Amino acid sequence: MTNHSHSISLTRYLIEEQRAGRINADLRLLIEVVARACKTISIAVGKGALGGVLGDAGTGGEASINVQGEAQKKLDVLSNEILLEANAWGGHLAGLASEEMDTSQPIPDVYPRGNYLLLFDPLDGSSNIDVNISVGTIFSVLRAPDGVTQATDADFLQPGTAQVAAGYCTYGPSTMLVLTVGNGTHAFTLDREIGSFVMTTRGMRIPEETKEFAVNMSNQRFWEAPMQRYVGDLLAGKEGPRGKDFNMRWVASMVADVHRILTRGGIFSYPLDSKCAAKGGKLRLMYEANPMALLVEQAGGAASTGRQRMLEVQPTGLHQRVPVFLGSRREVETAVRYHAEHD
Ligand code: AHM
Ligand code: MG
Repeated sequence: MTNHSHSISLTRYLIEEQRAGRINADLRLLIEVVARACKTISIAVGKGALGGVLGDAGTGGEASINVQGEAQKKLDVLSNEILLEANAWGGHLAGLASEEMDTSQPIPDVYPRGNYLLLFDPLDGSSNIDVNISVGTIFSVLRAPDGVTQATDADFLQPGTAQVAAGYCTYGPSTMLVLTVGNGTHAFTLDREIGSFVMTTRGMRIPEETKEFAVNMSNQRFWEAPMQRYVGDLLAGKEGPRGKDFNMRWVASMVADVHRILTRGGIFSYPLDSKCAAKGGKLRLMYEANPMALLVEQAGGAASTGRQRMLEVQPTGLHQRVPVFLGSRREVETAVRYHAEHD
């Protein structure tokens, strides 16, 4: 049995943030509700094949396809439902949006409404579910524009700098919630025996320099010229212009890759390539890039599209995609420099 007599639970951390005037009661409730939904998702993910939840969603051999044109996994659908149901009745939201739904979701009329907008990717990296590799939930919280109590899609189109909270939960060997309310990035580990998240790292800091990069190398021939040159120089190692050897890691679950970078540094990139250029990139601004960018900046790192600070991108669509470079500050600046020199 672990001794938690001096530990700080997520609940206590949030109450202390509220006392310090950094969050209000509604935002505290919202984060608690998201965390509770993540615990439920964690249980479903942890059961694996025993829970009958692996594999594709859909019936009669027909795959279910989401708004992104991707086949949905049963756990994608289940996680989405868990988050929707948990957040509908609390009275803290003016609307919800999910990577798995075409349009934003109004709050049912029977429930009171609040001032916040919640966006989430219910189960990111879901291609990894069936092979028992870490997946995660990513979420972002915005304020509803003044006077809006029932939000429409346009109300969500705010730049990442407007986020009042962001976080992810990673379902790996342990379940961890990593959170920012704009006052540092903190990690909480789920204590499965008592069922609560306990702070295990206060104030995560990403080392400024790194010798590790994360990218799907199989896309190399589809990248733009500056990305080709940047990664070419990383691979050239000590003998190349960078003068040091780089290691590579790619889990293909953004949550797991970003969690590694928040823990020990590195650069994560999903650049523009000729396969995804028409869409603007692979990863979604509102559900993936912006919340991760806030967490990374709050831990002393940087996040960019390669040409612009991620958090300053003005969204034009709920499901907009962007190129992503994030992690160790100096390394992200270097990747940005390669783009600037080329343009
Ligand atoms: P998803 O939201 O459909 O799961 O897609 C996002 C995932 C990220 O978690 C990950 O970084 C990337 O897609 C992996 O892409 P690839 O399959 O090209 O390696
Ligand atoms: Mg996803």
